[in-house]
Amino acid sequence: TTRLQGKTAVITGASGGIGESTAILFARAGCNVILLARRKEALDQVAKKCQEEGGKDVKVLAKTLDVNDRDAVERLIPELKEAGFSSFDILVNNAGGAIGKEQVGAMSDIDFMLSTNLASLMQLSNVFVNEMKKADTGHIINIGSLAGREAYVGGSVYCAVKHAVKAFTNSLMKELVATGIRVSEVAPGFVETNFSVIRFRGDADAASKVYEGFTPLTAEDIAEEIVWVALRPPHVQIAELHVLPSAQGGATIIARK
Ligand code: 8X3
Repeated sequence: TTRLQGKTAVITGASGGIGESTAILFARAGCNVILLARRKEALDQVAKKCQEEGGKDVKVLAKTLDVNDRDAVERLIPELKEAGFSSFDILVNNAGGAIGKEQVGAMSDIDFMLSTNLASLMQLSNVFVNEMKKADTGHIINIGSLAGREAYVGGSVYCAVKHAVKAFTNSLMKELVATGIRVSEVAPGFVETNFSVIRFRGDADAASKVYEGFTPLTAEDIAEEIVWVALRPPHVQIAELHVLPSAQGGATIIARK
């Protein structure tokens, strides 16, 4: 048995990448999982894997949600209660991403990055904190980034957004210090997922160059860290955890062979 058995984790961006791996590892640890993402078919596939990993004692729900839909996020908890969930122990704000490597880029890309990575993370944090306060227990885990630790060429908007995620998460941690709610930021460096394909607008060759000549982190590496953060005893709060590939020392410091 683990401390996660019988608990419930809500994961955004659960249809792939870090979100998918995190959902699977939570289920394996005996934790009920609520998977949120836009793509229903991909989400259903992940839900199936979670059910296989978790077995019959683990409840798995795949629910379509665009984190940028403010009304849908407001309705989320009542709808999850209707679906049979009564408590929410962990929220993993994982949905997010970068679009474009050019300087700044189009306003639509700026808005998308601000909304997906930041405003929706704030709204989801707020909605779940209000619910967690009723039971005076819970854990918000926000996915930050190396891009929230340093600024780099081609990352102006994304780095700004991820710096804001770090500041928001740290403020929230301080605001909730007298409650039973823990707040953590997990901030990875290079993780090989669909992240760079989206960042390079579908250019798979450009994306794969990011991870060439060294061993990047995998989605499962970060999922292990997220589950580890959640597994700490209640009096231990991992405020922030910055995880890099061994061959990476910074955004532009990579030992490629
Ligand atoms: C993604 C990682 O280092 O490309 O958050 O900003 S990085």
